[in-house]
Amino acid sequence: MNAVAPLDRILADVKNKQLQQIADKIINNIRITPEDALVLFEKGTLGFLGALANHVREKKHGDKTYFNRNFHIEPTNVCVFSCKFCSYSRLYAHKEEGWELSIEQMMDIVKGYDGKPITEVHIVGGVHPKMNIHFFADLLKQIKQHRPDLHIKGFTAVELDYMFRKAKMTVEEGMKYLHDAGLDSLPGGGAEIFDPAIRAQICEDKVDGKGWLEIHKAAHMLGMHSNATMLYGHVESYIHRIDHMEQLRQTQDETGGFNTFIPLKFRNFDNEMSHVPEVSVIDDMKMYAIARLYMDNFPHLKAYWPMLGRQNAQLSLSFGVNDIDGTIDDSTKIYSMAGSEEQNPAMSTAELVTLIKQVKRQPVERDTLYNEIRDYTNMDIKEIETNPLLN
Ligand code: V47
Ligand code: SF4
Repeated sequence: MNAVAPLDRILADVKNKQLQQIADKIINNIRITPEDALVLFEKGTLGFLGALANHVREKKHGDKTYFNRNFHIEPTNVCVFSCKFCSYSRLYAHKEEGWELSIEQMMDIVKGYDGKPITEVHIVGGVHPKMNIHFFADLLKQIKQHRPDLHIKGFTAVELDYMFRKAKMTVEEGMKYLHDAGLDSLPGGGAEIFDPAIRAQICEDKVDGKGWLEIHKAAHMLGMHSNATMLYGHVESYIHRIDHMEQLRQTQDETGGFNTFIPLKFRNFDNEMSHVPEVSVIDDMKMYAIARLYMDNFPHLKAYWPMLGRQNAQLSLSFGVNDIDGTIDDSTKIYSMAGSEEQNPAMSTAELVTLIKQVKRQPVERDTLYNEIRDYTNMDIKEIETNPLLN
């Protein structure tokens, strides 16, 4: 069920010629331009954007809302980089305040899920100078040996760039090495905003936009899939957001390897950008809607609920979003430390299904590659809660 007014009613009321023309393009499956996107950001009302984005969402996915059952491993929060928006990392110089897990400790986390119907492990953390590519290849091999069917989605392009450079491997060599060790796909982190002037202000010392894209392209060339994020709502302008989306859209035209676009709202708690105010939920919903309209070659648009909060994640399902990540089940500290409402984000399958059903959408469990595992639409919540295979 859609929370915004029907498209035809909204369109009948649009007086602005530019907005009418953009709506016509979208309805007729014509790709919108960067200039169109700027008009949408500057002149599109929430109702207008929501109605159009929902039209596209329902054309692609109907009411289906995907989630998966995964857990996170964060090998370390020690990081050689110093992104100003990051509330999570402890600089290497202050590593006594951080944590670093051994392979044995990480395998204990994996083993803790033995017998549980989890399909994915998401591995992402800080960039620790002593955790090199061979350390991680060993981890990947041990996970695969223990649980061959578990999909390993791991390492942002920032972590990979550092690992490859340190090992003196080309991007292609490094990616193949990790893929052979068991890495199945890449998460979308580290993208932030590609524009060099913005990167210089918020994350000057890590891989640049070109390097980020090169790493994802190399993964796609090996047949691996990946996600892409965009950190929005800080010091960037609408033009920077559009440029970021445009670069991703062009890359996707070339490789087709991206699954999901994930706009990430900047949270300002306890970081070096705490003076930058957070944008409103209205801006968040507009961002999702424009992402859905612009990223026409990305099959999926994800709202990451631990960061957005559960109720806003529900709302986003009327603004183009068709995926709300997963049960997660771990302390996803990168957000809880940045001020998200969720201090220890975890939702049971029953809770996720309830959240989606409350807004009259269709909860569908997926694996990382969006193969459908189970449709929960006609399942009773009690049945889900009491079935050990579903929890
Ligand atoms: O790149 C860091 C972001 C990202 C803050 O691919 C912040 O399925 C907001 O990419 N406010 C890492 N955001 C997390 C990530 C991710 C998460 C969930 C799913 C997937 C996926 C990927 O977190 C970083 C950065 O953009 N981040 N600090 C902050 N203060
Ligand atoms: Fe390190 Fe990632 Fe934090 Fe940047 S965002 S400081 S790369 S953990």
